[in-house]
Amino acid sequence: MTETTALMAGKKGLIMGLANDKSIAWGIAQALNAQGAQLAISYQNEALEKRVQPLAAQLDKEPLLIKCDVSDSASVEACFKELGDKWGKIDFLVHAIAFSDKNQLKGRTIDTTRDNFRMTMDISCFSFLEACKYASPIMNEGGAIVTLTYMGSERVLPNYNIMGVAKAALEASVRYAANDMGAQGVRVNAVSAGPIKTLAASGIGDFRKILHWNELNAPLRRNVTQEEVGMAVMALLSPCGSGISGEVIHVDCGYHTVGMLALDNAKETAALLME
Ligand code: NAD
Ligand code: 0WE
Repeated sequence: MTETTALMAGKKGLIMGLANDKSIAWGIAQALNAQGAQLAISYQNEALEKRVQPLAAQLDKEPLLIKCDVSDSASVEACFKELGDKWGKIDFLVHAIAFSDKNQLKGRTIDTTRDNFRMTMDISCFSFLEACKYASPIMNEGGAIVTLTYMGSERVLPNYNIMGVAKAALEASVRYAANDMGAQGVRVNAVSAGPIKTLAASGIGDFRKILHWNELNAPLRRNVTQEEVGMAVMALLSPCGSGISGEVIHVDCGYHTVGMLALDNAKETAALLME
């Protein structure tokens, strides 16, 4: 038997966007934990702190828990200050945060209000740039950042609406942040995940149909799991990703490549549409 060293042994970093055990951030936390990383986890508010604590207890190394509401710059600054004071430098940052008014994740995108446009872009895109800004002075050379995006940035998907616009801006932000931080040896990438039933997905009418549609038509003929997204993010943060920056990697069972529904499943897909 050959002994192998854990990919993230001795590495420390922050995960933003953990709400519960269904969160993509939890899949990422578990994959990083399995490879020996030491985690800090930020949560949005006290209600979520209660959900995060029992998850934190399942990790091998006790994580640092920090409150961080990204709608408040002072909260973001304080979060990274605490991280710097307690740990000095970090090696990775994961941003898994998005938010839009639920009532505008339906109907026409052109009916989005100015207030919701601002809020959606603020929470789902600006928060990523601001986190990169505060992470920059405390990141080790060789460090890496990953954010989560969705194919609604590239193509029109029903009801994703202004979130698709915000994800397009987020993916462009990844390229600019990658260029800004490359000189300090820090890589910045995004993972574009296929649909997963999380808290952020549960409020969406027809989410079950979206999942089934993908299962019937993705090249792998199944949906992606939280664990698979976690492993891909971990790989990007690890030395396996050392040559990758400014990239958007799809972890969606290949769905983004198809141009027509799968004819072998056409009857089932049609039945899904008739429900
Ligand atoms: P989730 O609900 O578990 O996570 C969303 C997180 O955003 C929560 O932890 C929430 O607390 C946090 N958040 C929202 N507003 C915040 C604020 N003001 N301050 C701090 N945190 C705030 O859902 P998820 O599906 O795991 O979402 C994580 C990321 O993955 C999001 O960027 C989402 O767009 C992306 N994504 C999700 C899917 C999917 O199908 N679930 C697919 C592709 C990409
Ligand atoms: O990025 C996301 C989730 C985005 C999201 C979801 C919610 C629901 C609850 C942002 N804000 C809110 N606000 C709420 O109040 N995904 C990729 C998952 C998702 O969301 C959709 C999808 C998919 C897939 C919305 C409409 C259509 C498809």
